[in-house]
Amino acid sequence: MLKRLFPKTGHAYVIGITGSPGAGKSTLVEKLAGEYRASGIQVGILAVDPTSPFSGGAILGDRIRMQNLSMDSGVYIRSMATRGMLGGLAPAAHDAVTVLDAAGCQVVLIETVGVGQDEVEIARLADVTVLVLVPGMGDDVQTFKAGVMEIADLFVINKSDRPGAERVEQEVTAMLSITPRVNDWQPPILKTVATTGEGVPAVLSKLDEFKACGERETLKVKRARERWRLRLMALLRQNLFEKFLAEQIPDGEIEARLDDLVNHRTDPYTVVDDMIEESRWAPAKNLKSTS
Ligand SMILES: Nc1nc2c(ncn2[C@@H]2O[C@H](COP(=O)(O)OP(=O)(O)OP(=O)(O)O)[C@@H](O)[C@H]2O)c(=O)[nH]1
Ligand SMILES: [Mg+2]
Repeated sequence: MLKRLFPKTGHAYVIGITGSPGAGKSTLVEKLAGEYRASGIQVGILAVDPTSPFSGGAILGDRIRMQNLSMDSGVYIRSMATRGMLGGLAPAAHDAVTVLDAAGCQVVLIETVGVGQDEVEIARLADVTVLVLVPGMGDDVQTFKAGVMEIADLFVINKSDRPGAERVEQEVTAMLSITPRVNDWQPPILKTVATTGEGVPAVLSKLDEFKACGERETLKVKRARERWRLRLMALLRQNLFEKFLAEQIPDGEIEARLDDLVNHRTDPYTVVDDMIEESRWAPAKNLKSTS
């Protein structure tokens, strides 16, 4: 199905929203989606491995509006909360974006908690990445995972109704001044109160600006190449592994090796070497048979 959908993709503007748990990502996503809907744009929303379900805090705080959004046929909302799925969360999110893109979503918002490697990879899926920070984490800006900090194209200080927003802004400004940028885009720092929608239109206009920015075209190509490189490697790894298991490892072979490992008669590295050596995939054997 993905093969057939693929030719219909490449049109969506994929926006990654990342940040610490409870930073207000869902609330912001919901407000951004509302703004896009107001201009008639079809929106897809992916909440990837949320610490609280998408329908948690945000919907309690703003039940009516969220219901409006979820009853709107121009919005598709999907939570992906299962870690440890074969191939990983990032590839699954990648495929989900393909489906939403093919379905005609002009904007796809991906919400992730910006803490792990998976999130950095998911953020790489996006055409633009918004990092949501909150007051009270001034010094913590330093400790925020460097990878996440570097991929941010837009910084949003949400919960600006609380004291300490200026402090975070200063920290981010200071951090940005020493972070080498790979492009001309100067990441803006915006303040929002997602619960009331204050500052959200400014986020939207920066997102549009980023999209329109001439620099973005080269940036887009560069990111797309990187994204497809990762995706190809992941698919190769997965397919080769499955093919190897199915074609080269006889039933019971893995089980038969376990006793030696349990009793420490051999090590797993040697076992793997042996299994590859004994399979038809062994490079040495192939060489012999052709010489
Ligand atoms: N005071 C204030 N509260 C906010 C603001 N934005 C969100 N909140 C509240 O913060 C809580 C968390 O908001 P969410 O949108 O669920 O945060 P999240 O980042 O999606 O959380 P996780 O998905 O659990 O990581 C909710 O109770 C919101 O109502 C804001 O700008 N100001
Ligand atoms: Mg959330």
